[in-house]
Amino acid sequence: MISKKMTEALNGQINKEMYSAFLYMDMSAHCTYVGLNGFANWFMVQYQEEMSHAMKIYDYVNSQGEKVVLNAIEKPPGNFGTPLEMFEATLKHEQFITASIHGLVDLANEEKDYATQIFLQWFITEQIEEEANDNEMIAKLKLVGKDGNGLFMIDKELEARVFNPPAKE
Ligand code: OFO
Repeated sequence: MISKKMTEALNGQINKEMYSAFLYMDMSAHCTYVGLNGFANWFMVQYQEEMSHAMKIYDYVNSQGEKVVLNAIEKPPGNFGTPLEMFEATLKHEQFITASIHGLVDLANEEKDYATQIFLQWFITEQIEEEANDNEMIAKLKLVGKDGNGLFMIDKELEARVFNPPAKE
């Protein structure tokens, strides 16, 4: 059993995860358009990850006998710039998501909601990995700078990324 306030907060997080998916799908479309197919693949895998995050919370709210409420998803900004700027925007967005997850943990602690505290542990760990991935990409992109060959090599490398669905609890 979880409180109505916690249900509302988790429904808000579903919306944020779906916005994340929408944002990365739009970034993927942008990369395809400019001929960066490896980057496009990376962002499409990211889209799949975000949808799986949304579904994880969706399943949890259902498992607690509460009602999932879906809200409108905001339009992504669209003007994404260079790959470096895209990853800087991605990191900034993930930091926002991390803060949001931490806010949910604070609420779960306040409410002595032990089930949700355990449930959210997975997301805390996931956010560490997400931010680390973005920081690594930013470092690589800064290293290659305007070198077209370097960017081509990174693009090739990113073609290999595949989606691994998170394990069901
Ligand atoms: Fe990018 O981790 Fe979910 O939002």
